[in-house]
Amino acid sequence: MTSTAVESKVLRTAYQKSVAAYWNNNQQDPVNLRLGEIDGLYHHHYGIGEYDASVLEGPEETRDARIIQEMHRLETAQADVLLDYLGDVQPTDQLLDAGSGRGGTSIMANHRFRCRVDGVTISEYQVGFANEQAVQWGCSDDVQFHFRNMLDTGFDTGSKRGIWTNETTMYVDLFDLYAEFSRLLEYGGRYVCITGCYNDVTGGRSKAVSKIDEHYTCNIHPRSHYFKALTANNLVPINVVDLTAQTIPYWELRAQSSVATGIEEAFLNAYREGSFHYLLIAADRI
Ligand code: GPP
Ligand code: MG
Repeated sequence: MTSTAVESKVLRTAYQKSVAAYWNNNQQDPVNLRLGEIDGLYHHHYGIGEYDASVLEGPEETRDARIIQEMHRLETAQADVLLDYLGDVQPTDQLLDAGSGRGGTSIMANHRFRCRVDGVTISEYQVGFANEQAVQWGCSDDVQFHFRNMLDTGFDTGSKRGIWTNETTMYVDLFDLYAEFSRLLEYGGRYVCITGCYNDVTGGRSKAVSKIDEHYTCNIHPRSHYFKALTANNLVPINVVDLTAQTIPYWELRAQSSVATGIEEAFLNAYREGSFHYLLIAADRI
């Protein structure tokens, strides 16, 4: 197939093309690159846990570098918590990172479980970047990134012991997504999701949530949709953890950093007013 034919197979809609363009063109993002450069784990997700307030003290010249290092620590802590919920993964198992970004969580999963990890993303730039990282880390035999759509991955039915989405579900229809995950997971396989979702109880999409959608070209779902779509696809929740209180410190710290992007106030407002949650859901395939 020509590269244009491959592209139109992976990017099926105008919306998917615009999302791919966003991630392909957002290549010089210091909020992600400066953090990744610290230890070679490049993330595209947010952080959790209290920050060490001493980073704000000390010499002015090195203050920003201390903040950035601390933000990176909190983002890596987030990925560690996600991996905790995958449960007991063996080296012979296979995992899927759906919406794999620059590859940080996949590389951490391989370090922890010593198993095969495949990542899929609709950004060709991210595929190239993440595969280069796997080479740098010496794990490119086991960790591979593909230009594929997470709604139609092409992997074998029942081939995955675990799948995660680390802040990627706001780009897709959840019923379509979980139909594909249900196909891919073996019986008893585990799916872990960390996401931002809006609060059905406060009603509708708040202004702050709409600002986040606009900023990232995404479509944040209500909390209820996750459970409806999981249930409809034989995915049974075992853990639901509200991480909202744990992610607020990250946003407070990020707002004071040189790499702030202007979206910090929207996240802080949305979380504080209760219109938005940072949620972890783990579910088993039955
Ligand atoms: C990825 O993080 C962010 C998203 C996919 C946006 C939606 C997430 C929600 C929880 C609503 P990033 O690290 O690429 O973002 P940034 O560049 O702002 O750090
Ligand atoms: Mg980021």
